[in-house]
Amino acid sequence: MINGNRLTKSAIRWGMVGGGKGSQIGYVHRSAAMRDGYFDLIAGAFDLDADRGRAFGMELGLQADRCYPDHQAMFTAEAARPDGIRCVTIATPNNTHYPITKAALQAGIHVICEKPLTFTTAEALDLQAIAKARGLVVGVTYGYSGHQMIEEAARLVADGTLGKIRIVNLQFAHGFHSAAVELENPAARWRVDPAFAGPSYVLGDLATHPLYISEVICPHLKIRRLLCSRQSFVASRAPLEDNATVLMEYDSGAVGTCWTSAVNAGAMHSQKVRVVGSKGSVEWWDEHPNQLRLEIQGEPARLLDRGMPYLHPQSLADDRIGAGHPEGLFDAWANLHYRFALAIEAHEEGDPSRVADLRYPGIAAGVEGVRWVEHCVRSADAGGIWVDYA
Ligand code: INS
Repeated sequence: MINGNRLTKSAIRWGMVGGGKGSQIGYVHRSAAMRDGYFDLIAGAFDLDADRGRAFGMELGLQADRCYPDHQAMFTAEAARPDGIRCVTIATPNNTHYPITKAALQAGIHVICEKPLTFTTAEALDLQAIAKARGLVVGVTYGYSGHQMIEEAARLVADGTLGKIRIVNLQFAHGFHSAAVELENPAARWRVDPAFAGPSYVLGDLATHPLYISEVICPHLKIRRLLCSRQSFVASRAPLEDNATVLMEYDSGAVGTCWTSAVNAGAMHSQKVRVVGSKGSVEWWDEHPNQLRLEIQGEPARLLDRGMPYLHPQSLADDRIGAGHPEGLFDAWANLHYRFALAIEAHEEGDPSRVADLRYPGIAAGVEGVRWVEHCVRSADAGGIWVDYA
């Protein structure tokens, strides 16, 4: 159970790039990182507008001289200080993730980055090589994966309760962008512009979340080939898709589907992961994240609840408030952040092996998300053909 005590020796001196005034996600990053005292925000380049960024940082209580006009100024100045930042979070549009992450790693700073990590697999592998060579951690904020019932689903697969896994059914299909809201909404605008978003919209922005969750629940499944069809129902978004369907075949003989959409009119989030085995199935839905549906063939369906003693001990480890009280996205993100902090400390102490079993979305998960999107786009743009996964 988590009760506010910190498992690391010290709070990590921490900075942010982006996430300033008007950001959709900056506040979630700060809430998660600082919730249990693992990270201490002392520097930032919060905004492309330097004055607005400084004003924002000072409102957060930062010193004026540690509110920087841009990320490079921050990395250079902080790397030269004995009390400089040890880690930086990058919460900027997608097109900047690669260069900013690379610059941070080259300055010897650990990174927590928004997804998708980069535009191309080659770029993601480049970051992975630099991080490895320098002994640095790169965490990727697949935030939903911090929900405790994901752990329970993974345990039920691992202990054979579901039998042999046959089908993986993924979905993240909301309706918020059923019309061209980007004309009015800046947070939506960059997401549908290839210059900022990269080669995809919903595949990278939404589908990579349930994809990573499926990797956590079924780590043994490796994609063999996939086929993708993508559409731009709001035509001005082309070539970026606002709807896509993916078929996957895994090495083991299992199959998967993924439906992702921003035009699922009327739907809220509709992020669901269903894993079907030869004996039973589990299903998790992000709109009811405290529950996991367990269906064993021939038995009544069960709704497992977060925090209950019948869960696996590892699924209870992140319980913050006891069963019956709902936990939410902020808690899930905070669960990832204490793992990022443990990983950073282990790397700084030259002992990364002690976090080898710690489950968190690191650089490999970041690479995998980018690789998956790249294959989906290649398949869709060739007319919806099977492409081998490599
Ligand atoms: C979605 C959702 C996801 C986030 C996406 C956003 O609306 O909030 O969690 O990763 O970037 O477009």
